[in-house]
Amino acid sequence: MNRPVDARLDRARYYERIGEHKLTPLWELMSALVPESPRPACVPHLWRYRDIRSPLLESGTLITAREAVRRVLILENPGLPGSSAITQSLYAGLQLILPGEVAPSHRHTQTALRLIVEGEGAYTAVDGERVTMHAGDFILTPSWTWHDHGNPGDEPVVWLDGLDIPLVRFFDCGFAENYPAETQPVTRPEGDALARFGANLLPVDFKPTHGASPVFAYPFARSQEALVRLAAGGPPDACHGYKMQFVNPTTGGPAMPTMGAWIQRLPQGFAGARCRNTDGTVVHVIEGHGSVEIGTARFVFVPKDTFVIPSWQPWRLAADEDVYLFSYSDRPVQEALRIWREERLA
Ligand code: 1HN
Repeated sequence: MNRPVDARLDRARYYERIGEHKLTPLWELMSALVPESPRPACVPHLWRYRDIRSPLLESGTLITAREAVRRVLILENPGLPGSSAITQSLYAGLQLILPGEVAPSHRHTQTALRLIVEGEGAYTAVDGERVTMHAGDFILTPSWTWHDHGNPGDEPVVWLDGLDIPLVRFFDCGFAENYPAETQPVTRPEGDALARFGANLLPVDFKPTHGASPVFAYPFARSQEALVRLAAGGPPDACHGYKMQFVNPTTGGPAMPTMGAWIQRLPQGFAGARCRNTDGTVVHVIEGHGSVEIGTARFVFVPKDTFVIPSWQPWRLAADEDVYLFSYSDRPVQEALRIWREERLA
């Protein structure tokens, strides 16, 4: 039998030789490839809107929405430098549109969602219908739908964009094209989708055509009313408070096939239990002051802040006053693949 040093040298030379044939030994990589539990490169982080707002508005002096196509500052996870990703599978950015601007129409296979952060008077158009944006509204742009934004109002409008860009890149199935005109024609009156699909009713001969919800805008006022009413029906969940998922009313499933989205209310004084789940999650604070512990990190949050919880890191939420949180993750994908896990901790 060789001495251990010789064995190490023999192996190193062997690895070099097989490397020339594009071969690598599994036995050196086994635990990294198949860890006992998730080891995300993604780290917990909180972006303070107080720090972002002024550079974001400054971007409006440097480039127009037309030239930028989308004038966005990407929220890049410090653990994933150069990736333009906030988690391994998801993208997040803050988009600015100034009064009088148009962000030209295009479509792509990546699904997008928006959570309106500040400002009134801008619209987004999806497949021929425009919707006016209000702070806290949740809006989605299903895969391969034409979409453009405009701001005929008189104040800057900012929203959080969430896209499944890293996921689509992982599958190498990204396609995109520009609409032949700057804005797509308006073919349906504002409110049409909500009237057809958002009143616990469906058109008489409705047959689903694509996976995403035909209700492409979920007003905050409606969600908030539901969350407030829920308090009369029982106590909040120990981890989540009062938490609801945005659904596709034609299927009862998630509003988008690749991204789940939620809105939750933590009543004033809420001190949540610890929990962990395998879907790395982006959380945006719509209203209220509170705090979150993520692994060994602790962040105090205020309205318009955004934070990220990596896969399988224990988290715990607390609310100093009534808090409303919006969140999104790749949970629908993990659930479809039967690999999603959640654990409630002591
Ligand atoms: C996009 O189309 C939007 O439509 C926002 O507002 C962000 C990031 C990458 C690629 C396309 C939008 C985007 C994007």
